[in-house]
Amino acid sequence: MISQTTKLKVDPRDGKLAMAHFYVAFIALALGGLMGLLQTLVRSGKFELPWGIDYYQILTVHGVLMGLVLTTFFIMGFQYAAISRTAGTHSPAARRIGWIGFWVMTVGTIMAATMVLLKEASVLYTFYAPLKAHWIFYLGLTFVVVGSWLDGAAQIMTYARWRKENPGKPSPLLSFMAIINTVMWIVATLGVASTVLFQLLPWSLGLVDTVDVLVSRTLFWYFGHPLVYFWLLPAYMCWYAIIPKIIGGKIFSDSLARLSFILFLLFSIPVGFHHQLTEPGIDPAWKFLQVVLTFMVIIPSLMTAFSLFATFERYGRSKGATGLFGWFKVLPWKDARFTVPFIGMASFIPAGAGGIINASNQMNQVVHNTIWVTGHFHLTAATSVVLTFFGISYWLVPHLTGRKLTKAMNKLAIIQGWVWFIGMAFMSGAMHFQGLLGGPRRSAFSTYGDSAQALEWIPYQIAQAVGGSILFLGIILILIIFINLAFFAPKGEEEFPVGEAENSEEKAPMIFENWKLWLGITALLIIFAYTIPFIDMIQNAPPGSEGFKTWGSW
Ligand code: HAS
Repeated sequence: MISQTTKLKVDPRDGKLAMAHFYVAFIALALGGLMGLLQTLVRSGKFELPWGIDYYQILTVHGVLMGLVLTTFFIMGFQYAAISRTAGTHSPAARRIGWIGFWVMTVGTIMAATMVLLKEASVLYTFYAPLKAHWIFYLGLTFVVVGSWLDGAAQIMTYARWRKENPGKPSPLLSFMAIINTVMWIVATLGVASTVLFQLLPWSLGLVDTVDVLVSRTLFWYFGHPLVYFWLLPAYMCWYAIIPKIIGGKIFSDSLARLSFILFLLFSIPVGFHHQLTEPGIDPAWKFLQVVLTFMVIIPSLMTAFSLFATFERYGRSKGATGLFGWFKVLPWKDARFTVPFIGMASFIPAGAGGIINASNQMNQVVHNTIWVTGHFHLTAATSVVLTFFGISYWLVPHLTGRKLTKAMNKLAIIQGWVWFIGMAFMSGAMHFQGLLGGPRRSAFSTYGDSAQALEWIPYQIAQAVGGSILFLGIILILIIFINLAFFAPKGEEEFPVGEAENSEEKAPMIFENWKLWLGITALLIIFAYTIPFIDMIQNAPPGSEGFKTWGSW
């Protein structure tokens, strides 16, 4: 039976749905990138927005399109294709559900985007109270979440079929990883769905007068931190399971990769308070507990770094490399499928160090609400993750469209990766420095531009505009490559690379697929980390948005 075997090629019917996701993702990248350029120009103080366009409006368009639309659509498309490749062609029922999910997400995106463009929803990508948007914006976001659940359900159906057809066998690594990410996403989005459905929608419809801001922020961050791992894990799927094949090496350990993904499922949710360390209304003891759990979720990233170094080193030795870093020279630097994600990996070392600083309670007091945090997530999400997504597109898009990545496009892709890196080094680097000097995030230049302290920030803001302009060039390059690979590249076969474990005799322990166990521990950790603080908030927190405004911090 076709579905039982691992197919070398994604079925064209599944490919079509994956590509539909990518079209939306890359349109979001084009529009969101333009908004990003405008933002850095405005922040330099040398440029004013025309036609009454408001800074917070473009900031919202940028954040929603890049942080929520590009990522969710790309990830769902990639995972859908990866499961089809490794667990077998999706059934017609799964494919139908996938298409429904795609359209529900797309309609939701259009609803939310329209409201932002009409200036009815300048609430930034975190959209938490007391900022209030038009109800159509919240309904649109609900559609995006529900659509993603349907997309996820399609993936789970194919995984479940594989398990049924292959009793007692560990599932294919890429499928297993995709399912962990989907399950994490479903558990996490319950938080954001609750605040939108039970708090923000009734409030914006005028059905209730006030909203409990602390509860809404807490529900958002219950979702917001796993959200960033939802972005990261597809990049890790590529680093663990695809890059080894591209370089001609082996996956260091299949079991280690699975264990690190399970640790992400367990520890990425009960840590939302590390975004709320400066907020009143949460007992410091609970903040401390969640900081400890945050340090637990760093462990799977350290395991990943270890595993990647081991893969590179062993491959290097097999090619005769010697010394501590001899392997570095023998890696396939002329192959964009490797080099572009590798730039992302290397950037993740300082990016992760920044995250550890953020999570360290006292240091968080220095950087919180400064533009340092914006610098942090432009290194993590907008460099490590996004460059890996670009690297994936360079083989996946032609694989799905039946075309070839030509030598010329490969070269342009490598240039694109370096352009992005240079632009981001300027922009994110300057953001980190300006943050340490107290430069605020999410603040229009007009609100602080002529203050004495702001003079100190101006060189960093100009550096950000330079970086932003270089990055915009990077966006134009990736769009040229994407359009070429989707529509114009010569017809041919492009491989969907899937790595093999070094020790193919080693069978991954079946306990990794014991969902009752992992979901049970996940639920216990969430209940432990959140129940008492929630009771506290509901009993003692100021009741409505008016109360919150006096806190003065958002
Ligand atoms: Fe973060 C804020 C803590 C990772 C994204 N983060 C944010 C926000 C975003 C974000 C979007 O504790 C802002 C939200 C907002 O709008 O307010 N973050 C962490 C920690 C980690 C971390 C501890 N963040 C990420 C990732 C993101 C992301 C990943 C997106 C994808 N973050 C925080 C905290 C805040 C925060 C606080 C709140 C700040 C505040 O006050 O508001 C960790 O997961 C990082 C662990 C990573 C490592 C690195 C491992 C390295 C690897 C690469 C190996 C490389 C190789 C190549 C092999 C330990 C795996 C070799 C190359 C050579 C050249 C040698």
